[in-house]
Amino acid sequence: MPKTIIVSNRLPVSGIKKDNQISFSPSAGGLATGLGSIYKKGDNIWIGWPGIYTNEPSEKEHINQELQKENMSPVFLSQEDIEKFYEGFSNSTLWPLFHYFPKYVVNDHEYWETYQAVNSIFCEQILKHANQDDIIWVHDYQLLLLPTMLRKYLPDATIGFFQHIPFPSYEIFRMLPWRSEILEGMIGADLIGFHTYDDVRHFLSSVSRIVGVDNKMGQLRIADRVCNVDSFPMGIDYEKFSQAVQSAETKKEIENLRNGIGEQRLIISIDRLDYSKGIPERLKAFDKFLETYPDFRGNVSLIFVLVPSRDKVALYKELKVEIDELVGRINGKYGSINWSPIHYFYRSFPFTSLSAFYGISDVALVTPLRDGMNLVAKEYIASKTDKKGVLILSEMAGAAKELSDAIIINPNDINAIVDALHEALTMPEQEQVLRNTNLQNILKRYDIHSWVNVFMNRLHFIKEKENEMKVRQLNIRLQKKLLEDFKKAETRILFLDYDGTLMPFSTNPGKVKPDDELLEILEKLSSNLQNKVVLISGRNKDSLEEWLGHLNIDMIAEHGVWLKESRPFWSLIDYLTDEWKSEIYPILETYVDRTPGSFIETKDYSLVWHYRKAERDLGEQRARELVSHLQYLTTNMQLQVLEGNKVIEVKNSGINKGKAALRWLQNPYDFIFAAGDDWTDEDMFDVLPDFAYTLKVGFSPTIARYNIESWREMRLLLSAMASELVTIEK
Ligand code: GDG
Repeated sequence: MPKTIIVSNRLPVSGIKKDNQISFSPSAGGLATGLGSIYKKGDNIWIGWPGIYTNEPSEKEHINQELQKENMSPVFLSQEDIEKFYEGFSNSTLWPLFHYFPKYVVNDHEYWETYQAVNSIFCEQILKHANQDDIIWVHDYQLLLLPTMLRKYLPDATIGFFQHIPFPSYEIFRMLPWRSEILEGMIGADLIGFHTYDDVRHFLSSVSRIVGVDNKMGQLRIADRVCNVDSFPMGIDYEKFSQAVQSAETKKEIENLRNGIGEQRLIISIDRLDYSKGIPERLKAFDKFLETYPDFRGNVSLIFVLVPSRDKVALYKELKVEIDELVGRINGKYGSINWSPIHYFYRSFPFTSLSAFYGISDVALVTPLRDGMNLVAKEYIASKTDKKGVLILSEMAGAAKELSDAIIINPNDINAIVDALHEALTMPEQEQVLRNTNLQNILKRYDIHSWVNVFMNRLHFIKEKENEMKVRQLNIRLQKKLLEDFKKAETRILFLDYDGTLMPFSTNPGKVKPDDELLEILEKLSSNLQNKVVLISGRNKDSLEEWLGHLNIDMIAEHGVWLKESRPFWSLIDYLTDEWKSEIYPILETYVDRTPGSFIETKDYSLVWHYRKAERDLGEQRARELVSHLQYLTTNMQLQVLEGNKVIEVKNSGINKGKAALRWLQNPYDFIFAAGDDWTDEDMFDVLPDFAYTLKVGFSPTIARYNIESWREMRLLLSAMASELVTIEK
């Protein structure tokens, strides 16, 4: 029975050493709760740093034993490791870069070396526990190299990776000296998750430009495996927050707060001390709000909680000084004996106090300059059980994508925050209830538990699919069986791709006219009334008609745009437009100009850029550029960009070989055969019933049942079928 291993930099506990005694207190974060449903079961385990240093073998043993009881296993790191790997590469290189603060990035080779070394230490610790068929879910930016490290030793393991912070755009990411190593490290996973689709896009674009691997609908095909990339916006433990605020303890705390603060309206702001959180901007906006709307002076206060973090680092120290000064200035400028504009706390609070802060506040002001998700925004909404309260949320937080009923602001625009504060503090209750009802419905549904389930289910599904995408050679025994089934069947249909399947691949597509041998095979096959032969190709209908029109065969041209169902007429599969061609053609022309040897083919409903004659590396590089260029351009144009063998094809979306093939399957057939050699043929294999003989030409992974070496072997097989020769030698 495979087990599941969760891996993160920190274990969901904090180790403390007091009077030579080591004890652990659990961390109550949402992630720990959500993943609790996994790691606490059976042999499953969570591997990570326990937050404590020791070199003592007896202490290590003690920690091991204590954690084992909780289904955890420690990774021991030295103080130097933590300084260079965690505070160094993770928090001084990756964190600022991924949050769009390149000016704060420290590129230090020693940090990088330690980062690699610590990722290897994690890998070793995991290998002590993991088997080949286990499921491993790695978390966050401290462990970006781990998926590929693990893959090396556990080629068949199911590996998931989730990044909790943003993935920056290529223009930012490319600045990193170790950019390819980082991406190579990540793509060892079967599934990579981010909070938002923007992160996914940025990551895929970096992989395309830096590693040279393009994606098809979020799938990266790397040698013999596939890495899937998708967005999984993380939820919170909704029940916990909505129940806590109604508990007797929280109510008592709210009462105490009320008695202390007085009757004025309250705005809550809670963050860890970090430059990504937009704290000075928020304070300046509050200052300007009080200046612009003097009526609110004395009537509204900001509860400003700043959780200490990384405060030994100079950058954070400076930020703290700036914040202290701003708070002092605002309180000095507007405050009175009876009223303090800002109640400032530089510490963290127990959960009940947090719940009380959320419960008592009329407005939550969440204005990060950049944030992967931001859970505070979600926790505030979940705590508003009476549905009264307004969330002001930065559009730069991942949460803004889901919480569109909040007041969404640009955190760099101080005037917009001022306006939002005014709007929030004057918003009619009815509107607050309406907005919060919508927001709560979303958060209830996609809570932390469903997030964990959705990610895990997707990971399992992908692995199952990947197992289906294997190379299985059609050996002599299987060929024999195929021919027997062929012979037995009363009605048969054969879908045959042309280039690469029936004909060798040529650098000049105009030169692959069918030769006599092929014509003879097709003629023989199609003259048997029990057989229906359908030629299914990406070529235009005119070439197919010219070469094969005289035969008694049906045809599908342009990957399913044109159908020849009732000879001799061709028909369009659907109503299609080709007006888009005038926009796309000039773009392809610029690629022809820049890529000697490449050329454009115009089909009725598609345009194809061929680069098989271009210099190899240049062609591949331009193809990558063109795909990202086109994908960006064609977003709202009902077009799809297909990558074939040395071709990039743009065509109307919703058209593929699978959809076209289904038109022929309205009649039942006892024997179904389909053969193809590239990715466009996978759509055809996908729609055919399980009993169909689907054959991929070439030994690359496929969903087809079998692989066959080349067009030569395919012709031999078809000739055998044509002559119904079943005398295959053993
Ligand atoms: C990463 C990403 C992403 C805060 N103050 C107190 C306290 N908190 C809790 C909040 C909340 C959490 O800390 C902070 O939430 P973030 O969303 O900022 O999460 P991080 O873990 O810092 O960061 C972030 C997240 O991962 C999840 O993927 O959203 O974008 O940077 O849960 O409640 N809790 C208590 N006392 C406090 O004073 N008890």
